[in-house]
Amino acid sequence: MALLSFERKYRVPGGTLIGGDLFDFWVGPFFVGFFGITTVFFAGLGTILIFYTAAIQGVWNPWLISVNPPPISMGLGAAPLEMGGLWQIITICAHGAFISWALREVEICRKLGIGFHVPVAFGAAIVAYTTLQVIRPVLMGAWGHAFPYGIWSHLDWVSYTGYLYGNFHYNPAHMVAVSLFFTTTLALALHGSLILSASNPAKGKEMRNPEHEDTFFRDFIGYSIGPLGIHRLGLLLAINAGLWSALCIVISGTIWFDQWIAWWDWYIELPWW
Ligand code: BCL
Ligand code: BCL
Ligand code: BPH
Repeated sequence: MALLSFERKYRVPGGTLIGGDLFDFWVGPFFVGFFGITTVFFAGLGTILIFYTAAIQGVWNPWLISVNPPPISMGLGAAPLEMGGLWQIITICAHGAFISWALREVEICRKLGIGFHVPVAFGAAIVAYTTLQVIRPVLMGAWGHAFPYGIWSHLDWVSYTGYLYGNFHYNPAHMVAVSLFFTTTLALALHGSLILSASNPAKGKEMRNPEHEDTFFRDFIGYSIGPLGIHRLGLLLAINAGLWSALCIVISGTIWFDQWIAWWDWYIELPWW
């Protein structure tokens, strides 16, 4: 069922990547499709296995539930279920669910005839996750280097992994990633507030348009990036925040083993100080 009357004309058949018109239908407001089915399958199985782990461990406090990867001594092998095997299956399910979700986005884009910007952007988040859980552990030779699935335990992993390299703030790619996260929020704060300011004029006045928005920034700081530009900038910043994050962690323990502060020695050794 369409939410708005004009939506009905966009509810078109076709555009699926797989399965032809087999799952080409909607359930209420949701498009199903082959990848809708696989998302539900992987998400369901992964979630059940997390609760199964909780049951085995007898831990039902949501903050304390934790599915741990195999010990580092097991390397890259398949682990027994209770010693990391469940973590391995859940990691496969998570990849299945996230990638299915992205491909379902692709199918919806194809139906609507719009670009693939949203699934591409989501791809940056998936890349970050895969880097943490697959690429870096494989490069380092053990699944035990990945983070555990628990609300608190994954924070312990971040802290522990950070201090393994001394002060993680000195990781140059981490610096870039952190700055990109801050810049993304700055850009969204300016963009969101600017749009609302133009759409909420004084009582009785007409809604303002993009020319007012551009003029505000030209008068204010001498430059407006423009209505299309701000969305390109936002997307670029956000995608880079994800990708630089992936970079900062994948280099830790694979090509850099020391404290991160030691990386800056080249700077101190520059001849002109
Ligand atoms: Mg983490 C915090 C999930 C990877 C560092 N992290 C959080 C919490 C939430 C979470 C429990 C709020 C996140 C949020 O609002 O994001 N983290 C989470 C997930 C992954 C993940 C699902 C993942 O990769 C699959 N986190 C990582 C990696 C680190 C990391 C390892 C670098 C990114 N994370 C941190 C730090 C913190 C968190 C540091 C916090 O301080 C914060 C916290 O309070 O932890 C206790 C933005 C996204 C949204 C607002 C969209 C909604 C997302 C919801 C809230 C996610 C719920 C997850 C649910 C509890 C997991 C189970 C799923 C079910 C089984 C289906
Ligand atoms: Mg640090 C990483 C900021 C201090 C150690 N740190 C990061 C980066 C980010 C950051 C740049 C995490 C974002 C990310 O990867 O997203 N750190 C940051 C800041 C400070 C900081 C701002 C600060 O002090 C102000 N970090 C420190 C201190 C160290 C430290 C100094 C600890 C002592 N930091 C580390 C370590 C890591 C980071 C170690 C990392 O590993 C992490 C990083 O770069 O990871 C790549 C990427 C997003 C994801 C991974 C989420 C993926 C989501 C998936 C695809 C979808 C989930 C769906 C969900 C399950 C669905 C739920 C159900 C629905 C809600 C229904
Ligand atoms: O639909 C979406 O948004 C509404 C997509 C999404 C996105 C998108 C989407 O289109 C985009 C563009 C981004 N995220 C972008 C980004 C940022 C920039 C690259 C980056 C900072 C980021 N997303 C981060 C995060 C984080 C962080 C920082 O932690 C989280 C938690 C998310 N994004 C979450 C999400 C979801 C709300 C949504 C999305 N980002 C994807 C929904 C999805 O994939 O659904 C299918 C899967 C399920 C319903 C559940 C799967 C269950 C698993 C099988 C089991 C659980 C395993 C898990 C590993 C356990 C983790 C436990 C934690 C306590 C650690």
